[in-house]
Amino acid sequence: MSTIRAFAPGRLNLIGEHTDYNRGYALPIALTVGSTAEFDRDPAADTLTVTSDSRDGQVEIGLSTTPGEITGWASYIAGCVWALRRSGRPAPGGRMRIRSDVPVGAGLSSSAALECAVLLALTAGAQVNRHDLAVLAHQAENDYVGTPTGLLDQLASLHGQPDTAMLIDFDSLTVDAVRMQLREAELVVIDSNSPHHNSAGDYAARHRSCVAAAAALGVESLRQASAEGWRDVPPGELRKRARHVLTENTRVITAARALADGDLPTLATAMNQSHFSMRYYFEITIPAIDFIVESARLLGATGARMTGGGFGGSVVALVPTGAVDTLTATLPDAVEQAGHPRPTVRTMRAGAGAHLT
Ligand code: GAF
Repeated sequence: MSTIRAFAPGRLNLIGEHTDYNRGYALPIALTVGSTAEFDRDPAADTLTVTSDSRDGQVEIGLSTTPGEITGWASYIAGCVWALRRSGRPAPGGRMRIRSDVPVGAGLSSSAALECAVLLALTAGAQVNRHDLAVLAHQAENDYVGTPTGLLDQLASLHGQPDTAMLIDFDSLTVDAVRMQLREAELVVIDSNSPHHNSAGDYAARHRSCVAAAAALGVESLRQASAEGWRDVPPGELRKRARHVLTENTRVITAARALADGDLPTLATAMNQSHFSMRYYFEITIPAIDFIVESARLLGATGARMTGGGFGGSVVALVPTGAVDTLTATLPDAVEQAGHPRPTVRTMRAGAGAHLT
């Protein structure tokens, strides 16, 4: 039997943070970097044996694995096997080799890239639609690995298109293509090299606060509150959390329209307001990230914001093409001299969604 090869990209969220599990909106792109799963199917095997180019050794995953059995990096793969079987679909055995060029902990969704590549490889030829693949990948991460994330990363990895952003509505689970009119500007991603960990308690704590804020408003999710509904939450932490989520939803819609129209000043303003909101209302930034955002703006970025789950990770900046070289050359020194880890600066563009290669 010939080797099946599946590629799934990481994602860069342009705006719309912590809105997915609140049934709000986000505007991500798929990246050109991602994970590749090479799968040699063995109909006689009752295990999936996995190796990774970036890890030593191999991990044997039983096809009837259950949550808690496999931990560490291979738990994302075991979770895919488990979710497939739980959905009533066959999970084939064999050998699988993983390669990835998505930086881990950079807020660029290396885990969703891994899950989506694995699921695409395991279901090759089985006609599972992309929506169902995203849901399976999400179940693997939530119910097997145990991280209470939303569907942003999986939908972005599966639905991406070159030069196109996705406006995702997490209430209806629709994904609308937004052709990117970036004109004379680039998307620059600055990895703080202060890794974030979604499985650490802070992400889950934000999720719980949003559930509590919705309950305080008497709605099932914050999406059902009005845009100004946060004003009805009693002053304090929950009100700040709701304020971020509800105002972020409005910014996503503004940003999507601006991106499609090539209205870069409006897009940049939405990005800057989003960072302010994450810093002061959702409180998910760290000093290194705030310093990078401020430095990027001083070096010519018109818009800059943290991207991803927070507490580290990356900044996405909208930078006029003429300012990219200077920013790339100057920013790492400035950040390091301020006592933070030396960041990595990369220019990124929108790539294709997951596919067999
Ligand atoms: C992480 C999660 F995995 C996503 O579901 C999303 O909540 C994001 O953080 C924040 O917008 O990437």
